[in-house]
Amino acid sequence: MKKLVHCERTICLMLIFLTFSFSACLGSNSPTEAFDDQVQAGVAATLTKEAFVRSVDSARQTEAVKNLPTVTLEPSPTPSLTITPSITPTPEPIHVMLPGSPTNRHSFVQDLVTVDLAKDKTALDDNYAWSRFERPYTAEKMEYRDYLDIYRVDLQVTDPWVYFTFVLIGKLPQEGDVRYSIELDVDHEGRGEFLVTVSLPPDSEWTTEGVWVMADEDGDIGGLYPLYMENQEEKPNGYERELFSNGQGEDRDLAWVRRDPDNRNRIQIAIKDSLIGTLGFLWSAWADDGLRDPSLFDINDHYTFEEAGSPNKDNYRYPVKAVALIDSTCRSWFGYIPSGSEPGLCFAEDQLRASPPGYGWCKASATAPDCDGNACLIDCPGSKFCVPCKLP
Ligand SMILES: [Ca+2]
Ligand SMILES: [Ca+2]
Ligand SMILES: [Ca+2]
Ligand SMILES: [Ca+2]
Repeated sequence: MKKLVHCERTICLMLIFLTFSFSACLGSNSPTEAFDDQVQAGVAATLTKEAFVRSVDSARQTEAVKNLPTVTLEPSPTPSLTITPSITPTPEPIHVMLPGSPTNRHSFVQDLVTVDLAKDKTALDDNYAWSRFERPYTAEKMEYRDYLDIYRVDLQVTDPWVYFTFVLIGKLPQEGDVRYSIELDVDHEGRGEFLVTVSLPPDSEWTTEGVWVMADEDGDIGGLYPLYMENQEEKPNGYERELFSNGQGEDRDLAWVRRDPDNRNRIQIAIKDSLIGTLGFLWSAWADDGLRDPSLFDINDHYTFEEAGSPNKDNYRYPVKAVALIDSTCRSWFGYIPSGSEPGLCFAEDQLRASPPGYGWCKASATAPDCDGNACLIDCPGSKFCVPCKLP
């Protein structure tokens, strides 16, 4: 009996010890709670960013109204200038939001294609002086690369995702370090503020791997004449600030890429509309298997025409040299009516074709991008942010 009591006491002590150890474990280091904390931190970070963007948007709208009707938009500070990205490496990005699928297109930019001239190893309409590249060719040998030849890029603006779909002449390669980019000029003065760059995604699942959002924080893109070539002694540092990289950044859901599930010659990029602001924006597209370096923008301020070479057999600088394997589009616009003096602007007839017949514009904002009772008009009213709508 005494032995039994002793036994019971031993078991009790062991149980108490085990209970303490277990609750100590749960108290501080439960993987479940750590994960919950991370999720909460992710949500909090997103909410903070949204609040910040809203305040920036509101400030910019106020500024825009103050400036009316002169419509001289100073190269004002953009969100990127005051964002301090906390790019702290963590093993797995925690995503709060995932893009859906673009359902139609609100606009598009059509590009020149070179496929028909490939057998002659030449290209027409490459305009190096104005940053309009049509050179999907290797350096010196002039071998044509159809996966770099942009045919069209479609745009759809939704809340909160802005979708860009690249339609290329050739199929996307299975692998390689090809870069596709969207350049955004959110204050319409010709200098890009952001470059969204993606590498080839593995499949048709949205991913933030191989996605970067770069900013020109010090505003030196373009030198004195945005998009126009200059030979400066001090070279600009281009897009030098990394706002987002592989799912890391203040907003971990800022930008995504995937292969179009329905087309092997299409790649899709999704960005949050917080990046584009509320004043409407200019955008152009890039396909690049050559330099692939955001710090070299504007590329024609870094390489002289002689160094870059030309893809046009009639040009004495033929063939392409330092600036090879690259294609770019003109600057299209969305959400505002351009003055026409914006550098690199697509010709109006290109843009007119971009609006399907029967569609017009209504007043909206980036945080509420729908008509919300506003009239659908043929033109976007004033310099407000507009979205397409079906005309009555
Ligand atoms: Ca092209
Ligand atoms: Ca700009
Ligand atoms: Ca320049
Ligand atoms: Ca810069």
